[in-house]
Amino acid sequence: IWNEFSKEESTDEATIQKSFIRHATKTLARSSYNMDQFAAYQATAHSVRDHLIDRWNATQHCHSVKDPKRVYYMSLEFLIGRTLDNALLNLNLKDHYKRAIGGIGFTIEDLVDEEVDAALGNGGLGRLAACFMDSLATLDYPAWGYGIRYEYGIFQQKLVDGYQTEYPDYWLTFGNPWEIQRLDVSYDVRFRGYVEKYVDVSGQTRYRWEGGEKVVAVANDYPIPGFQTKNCINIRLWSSKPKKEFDFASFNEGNYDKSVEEQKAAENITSVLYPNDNHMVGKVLRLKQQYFFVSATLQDIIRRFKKTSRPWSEFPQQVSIQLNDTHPTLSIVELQRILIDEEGLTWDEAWDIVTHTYSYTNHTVLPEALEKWAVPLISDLLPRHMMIIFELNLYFLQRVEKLFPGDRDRLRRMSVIEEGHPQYVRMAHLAAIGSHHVNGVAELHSELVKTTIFADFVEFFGKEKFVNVTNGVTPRRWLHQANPGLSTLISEKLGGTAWLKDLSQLDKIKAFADDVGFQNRFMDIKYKNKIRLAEYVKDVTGVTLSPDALFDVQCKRLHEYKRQHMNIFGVIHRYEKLKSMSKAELEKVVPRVVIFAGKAAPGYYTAKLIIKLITSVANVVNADPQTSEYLKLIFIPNYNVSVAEILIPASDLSQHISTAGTEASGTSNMKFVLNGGLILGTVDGANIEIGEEVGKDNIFFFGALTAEVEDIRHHQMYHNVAMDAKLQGVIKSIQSGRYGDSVIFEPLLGTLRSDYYLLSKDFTPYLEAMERVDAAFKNKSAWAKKCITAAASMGKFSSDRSIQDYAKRIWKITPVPTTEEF
Ligand code: 26W
Repeated sequence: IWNEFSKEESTDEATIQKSFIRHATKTLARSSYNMDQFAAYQATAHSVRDHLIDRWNATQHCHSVKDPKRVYYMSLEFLIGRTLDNALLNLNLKDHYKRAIGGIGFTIEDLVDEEVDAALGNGGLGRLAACFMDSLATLDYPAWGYGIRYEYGIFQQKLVDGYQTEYPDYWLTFGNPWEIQRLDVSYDVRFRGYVEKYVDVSGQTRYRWEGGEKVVAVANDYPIPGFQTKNCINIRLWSSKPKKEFDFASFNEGNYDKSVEEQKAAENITSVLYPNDNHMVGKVLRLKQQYFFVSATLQDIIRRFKKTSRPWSEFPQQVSIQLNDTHPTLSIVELQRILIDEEGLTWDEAWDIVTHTYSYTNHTVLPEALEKWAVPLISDLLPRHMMIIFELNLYFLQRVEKLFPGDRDRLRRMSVIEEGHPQYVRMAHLAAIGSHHVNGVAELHSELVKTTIFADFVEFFGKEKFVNVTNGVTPRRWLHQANPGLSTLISEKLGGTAWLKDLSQLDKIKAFADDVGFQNRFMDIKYKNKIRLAEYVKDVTGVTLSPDALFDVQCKRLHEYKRQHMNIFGVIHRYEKLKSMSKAELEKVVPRVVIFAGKAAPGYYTAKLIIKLITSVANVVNADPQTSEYLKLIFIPNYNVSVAEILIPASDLSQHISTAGTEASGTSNMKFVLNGGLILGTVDGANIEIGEEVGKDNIFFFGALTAEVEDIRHHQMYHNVAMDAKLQGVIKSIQSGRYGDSVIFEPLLGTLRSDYYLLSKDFTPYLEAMERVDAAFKNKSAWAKKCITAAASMGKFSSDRSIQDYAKRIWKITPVPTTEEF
């Protein structure tokens, strides 16, 4: 009976409609006269979810029978976005559902738009984790993602008087059809308490962590279907619950507040995602989140490992754990603790297992982003872990001392503990010491990792431990789903959709770069995508855009190192130049639409001022009839994955203009080029490798090189260097009050005095690069050729390639396709 009825449902129109109506009436308790568009979305989602669950179960069954080595991707962030459209496409059910839903009187595109984003991440790191899950599923790897089920995702951004204001993102208001709560999968997590020393039966001195308070971690599973495979993997997100629901003693004493206090405190742990990107803030609750996540995940991994009763020594052959930045680094300490305190292994046996299990990805070398936690804070929250950290640091420094006798400064530099009042734990050092591989996310970044933050560690461990895995993006979401027009054109030319699982095949599209017919179709798709974006912009800002203009986009988290202020200064320069032009001169100008989008961390004052400057300039520029044909300026509020899906396919040019050496990789740069746009960028991060692939004629590079940056900074600091004349002009114009009360912008303009991010040095080269862009855009056919060639050169930047790199070189895992019998 089980086999008979658990088979995956068929996908003919009538069955889909039946399933839709069954969910509408039975799951949602709706009726035909009470079905709005949102309910229709929910019913559709539940119906699609049934397919996911079937495949998920089959995959799990297959993996437990075959028991292969698995990889566990631990990440505090997963920036998934919407699921419905992506699931339909990956399951190859889009057309079936389109017809079936159409038959019931709804349009699938409308329903897709009803879904709220799962925005459990800040930016690049979180979205990378989501792309990686798509690739792991698509390539049939036995993998799990582990994370936190925040009740509030990244805040919603609204503009009030041109300023960013933040609103809570309570994304679960109407339930979430894509998650399956597993009340049967839960673990206790301890905080605080004390450490007891005792002698065990064999006379060994041992420690145990006792007392304190416990909270419960409950699993919530998010199925991730692969593209054109039966495999469906899982992201397990933990939510916190109180251990005891209610303190009856306090309640009976009439102390109502206290009776719910603990409950509230427990639930708080997974309540909100910290909104900082590339900036460390040492909040206790954040450390609690990290340990809560680490403890629950390890208990789950160990339970799975123990099912097959292998000896502990085989753990690293069965389990590979990837740390997505240092945020889950306590996992290293926690595994060591479990092995020595609970499983009775010796220190050395345990450490050998730990260091053959973990690997760590570094995503930034910016000093302010490197995590360090105050020793007193860790001691209070996790007393046993603090002991273990000191102990492993001691053993580590003894090894360093042996290799470099008497080198006190080296010991100080390499120590896990930063000396001071208070002392701090350097999480990156802990991660590097406890891992068998450390990787950066693009060639340049991986070099910087080796020569800056981990230079001493390379000398100590050898360079083989430090590797590069260049980031990638999933072509399923970022081309097939976001740009169906272009995906269809490519499939037509390549004779099928196989390229979506092997992006290197895109190369064959280069053959059409000179074909005028192909160029026209390619650019017509771009044009339609620009119309789609213009409609969206009209909707959210009221501003009308002409799709004939050059669409120039910079969308990413607001940060001084990303230099959105250089972009807006450039816009001011352009605007004022337009104002000085004669009619005849104006007629030769390439019309431009400059679009910004992105969130600033709520406490990042300068970043928020940059937003205010952009919106202030936009108010003036967009209201000026003299220039309105030639320049429009837009700030799209609340940038998220769904907005990116509209924005990226519609850009002609995108800007990735970080000061050289600061952007580890960037991943939207890859998405833009894949969608037939060109990059204006600095010689930084993955821009460099994109340049190598597309060729120097198909990317606009400018600016100081990484190797020059330090000298330029030094020079600026000690030799009264005058600010770039054009930049001075822009500053003067802002100070004239032309864009509103200039007093509010003074703190932003003040940053240009020390100019750490080299805006002045790069400003003229930036404007010159812009002129090259304008000139190139005038030749429609040549521009189309550039875009086609560039897009067709992007094979390397599929996250499938990144994942295969990790799997072969670091994780040592192989694909396990779920076969028919499961
Ligand atoms: C502790 C505060 C904090 C929070 C988040 C520090 C650092 C982060 C992330 C590592 C920031 C981040 O998302 N970094 C980005 O990672 C992307 C994926 O590798 C890269 O493409 C970006 O260049 C990098 O900025």
